[in-house]
Amino acid sequence: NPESDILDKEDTQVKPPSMYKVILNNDDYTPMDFVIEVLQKFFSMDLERATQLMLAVHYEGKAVCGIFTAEVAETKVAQVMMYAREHEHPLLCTMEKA
Ligand code: TYC
Repeated sequence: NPESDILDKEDTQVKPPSMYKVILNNDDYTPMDFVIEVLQKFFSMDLERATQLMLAVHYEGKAVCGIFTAEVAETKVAQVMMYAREHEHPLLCTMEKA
């Protein structure tokens, strides 16, 4: 019945999307300034926040850059990995279920 297709919620339970943490990983070679630039460019951070997060990665090994839906998280990871590769830095960006 087309009316119930539109109006009934009985068979249309709407669930929130799974969320994913986008994680930046430390390495010994990527310049600090490049990591700060990445965080400003792809995660819309200001200089102070980007610097703090870069240092958290540097001293703690990794840090969460943000939490996004799967599609957005995949795009962020791909953008960061492509940008790092273009600049020949070994920077590693990963994602995991939040
Ligand atoms: N450890 C790097 C250095 O000393 C800096 C760095 C920070 C690299 C964060 C990667 O995700 C990273 N130049």
